Amino acid sequence: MNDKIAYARHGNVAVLRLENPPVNALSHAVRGGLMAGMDRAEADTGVRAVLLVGAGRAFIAGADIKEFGKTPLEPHLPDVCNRIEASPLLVVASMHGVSLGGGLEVALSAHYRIAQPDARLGLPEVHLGLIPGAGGTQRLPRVAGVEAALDMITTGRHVMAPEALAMGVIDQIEAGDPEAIGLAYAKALLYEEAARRPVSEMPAPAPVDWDARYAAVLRKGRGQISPAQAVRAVQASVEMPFDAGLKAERAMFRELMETDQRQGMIHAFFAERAVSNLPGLEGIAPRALTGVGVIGGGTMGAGIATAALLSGLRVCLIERDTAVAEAARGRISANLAGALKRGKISQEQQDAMLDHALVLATDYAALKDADLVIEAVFEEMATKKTVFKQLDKVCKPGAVLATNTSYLDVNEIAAGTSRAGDVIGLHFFSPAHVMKLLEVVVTDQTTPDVVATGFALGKRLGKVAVRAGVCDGFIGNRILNTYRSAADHMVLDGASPFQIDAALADFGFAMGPFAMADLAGLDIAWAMRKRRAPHLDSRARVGKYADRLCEAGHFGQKTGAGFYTYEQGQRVGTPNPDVMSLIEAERAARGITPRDFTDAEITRRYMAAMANEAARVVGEGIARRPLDVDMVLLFGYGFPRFWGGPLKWADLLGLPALLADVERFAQEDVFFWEPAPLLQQLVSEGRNFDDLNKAG
Ligand code: T1G
Repeated sequence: MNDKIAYARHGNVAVLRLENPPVNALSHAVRGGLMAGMDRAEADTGVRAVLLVGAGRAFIAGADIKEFGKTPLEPHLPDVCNRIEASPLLVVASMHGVSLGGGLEVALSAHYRIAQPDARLGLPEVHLGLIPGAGGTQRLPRVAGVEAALDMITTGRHVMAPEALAMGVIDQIEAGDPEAIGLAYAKALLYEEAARRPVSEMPAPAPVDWDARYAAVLRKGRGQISPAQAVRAVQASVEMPFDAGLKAERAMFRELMETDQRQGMIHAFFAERAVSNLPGLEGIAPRALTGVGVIGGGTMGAGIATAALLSGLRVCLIERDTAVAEAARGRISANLAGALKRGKISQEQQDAMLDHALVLATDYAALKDADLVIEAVFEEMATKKTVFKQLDKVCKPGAVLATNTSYLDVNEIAAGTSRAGDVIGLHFFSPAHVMKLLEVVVTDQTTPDVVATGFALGKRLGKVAVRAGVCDGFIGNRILNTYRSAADHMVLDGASPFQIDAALADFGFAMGPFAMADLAGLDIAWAMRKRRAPHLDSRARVGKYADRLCEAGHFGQKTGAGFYTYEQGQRVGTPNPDVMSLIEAERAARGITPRDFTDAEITRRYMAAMANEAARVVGEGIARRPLDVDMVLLFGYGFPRFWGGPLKWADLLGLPALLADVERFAQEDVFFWEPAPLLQQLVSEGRNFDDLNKAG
């Protein structure tokens, strides 16, 4: 035995309690302890049953992800599961908290399963680029049937105990101390002389149309391979004897373990947790957060207010007059109704938020007690400065004053107040109560405890908060502008917007840049181009065809036509036949002879531009670490999660190859393709972006 598994005996039941905080991950030591524990129980005279239970807040959260990529050490988890199942003793698992991945696989290797009412079960391996690798694809279909197993395994979704009971995955639900109710259940089974019930001996489940399922899951995965592989593993549970099915599952698991997608998704898993643990904030206490103020009740302001209400905060929303304030209440009410419909809140909670937690006002004096105020007024510097002057006057000392601007200079806004240290940017993404990304924009003056407060608010709102420095577009929009320009240049040189969108959909994006522009509204990018035009470097190449579309009133989905035309209420459009004539006219006016692009070249250029600009953003300190950029692109811009983010993608490609691409493209346009100094430095030092992440 070892210190990861505590052995105890209660009459004729031996208890193996997993003690591997924080979530009882199945590390090498835990696996060895379980094997030794089973040996000890079987050698312990008089013991007739074994109870498996987890200490702390979870049964078992799965295999130890920190061990992935290292040489797997025996005992391997499938062997531990088979050892448990083959025991001559009656094995019971008592589940609480989460039982995920290998955790559920261990429970399925027991003969009976009891769970707490709020226990959560799942096989989320596809979120790590894998499939269950310890019998989950073979045992789950036997207890729950193929349909339920395919749903759980290909989506990786968590299932609550009542649903798991209905599926046949667990046998009983009982509230109480997991060890106590597990013991009582084991003794009751012994009293009833219940037989051992190895899942592997249950009949193979009924087949389905495997090829159709495989094709459907592959399509839905948009380039991610493990969910479709899971279909083949479940197919093996039907078509092969159990042991052969296990071997087939293990072979597929090991194959996926070697893929870039597994590296990308594990990177995303740990980066999502690391990004809000900002180096330098250790020990810095955030300021109090009980009531927030929101200035402006338009789409963004109402979304921010909704997010705050949903997290239990009181909200005082300021609008210029009562009628506009009521319109804001209407938007918030509609947002909350959506949350109600999705089962996120109850009717009582919605009523309490609207009737008590939300206060509407037209006088800034109502903000005198607010701990933090976020302005979401018109994106115009003078307007913002006026708002901050009023906030400076009415807000209590120590209140945090935040702007939701998406590109204006937060240093300049802060300089207009008497308390620059209390000013911060909190850049939400629309819809603010749904999108998980929050850029916490830190000025030269923002004090560390105000930064900590920004992150505390992000955590409270369930956001992925990322620290950003001040520049035009901060992290996400600045990089977006660059890779959108790369797409623009390819259109001018011969590619069509539709080919570019299709190529990037194949790469894994939910939408290509032109379809995304139609969704966001072409007028937004148009306004940005007009704003930037006076400051634009004369060497910059900017297409005019999108301006022509806007001048004709085509703003994308909101007007029914943009790069694509949209039938009434349709969100997927068809290529707009007028677009190519606009592009061809512009190429002719510029004297460009269009050339062909392959999908591969389109993707390489698009990604090279993105990664090169991301390297600049990290090199300039606008992003603290490469993983910060990865999380911004994942949670704010639909970057494919299985690549881990643009800088993880760059590491997987290899930085020398990326730099070679950038240098080759620079021969055509040295202004746009100037290699980022950080990229050059890392290549010369033989390092990569992950080395910087590890350095913190
Ligand atoms: N391995 C190692 N560390 C883990 C872990 C795991 N499986 N799960 C969580 N942690 C760490 C996490 O990094 C963090 O560490 C701390 O625990 C708290 O996590 C063979 C191959 C369990 C729902 O995919 O979904 O089994 O930052 O901040 O929000 O078929 O963590 O404190 O140092 O997320 O309460 C399958 C992944 C693995 C579950 C808890 N299992 N984990 O969420 O806290 S593959 C999973 C989660 C597998 C087998 C296959 C969540 C959670 P630190 P947290 P949380």
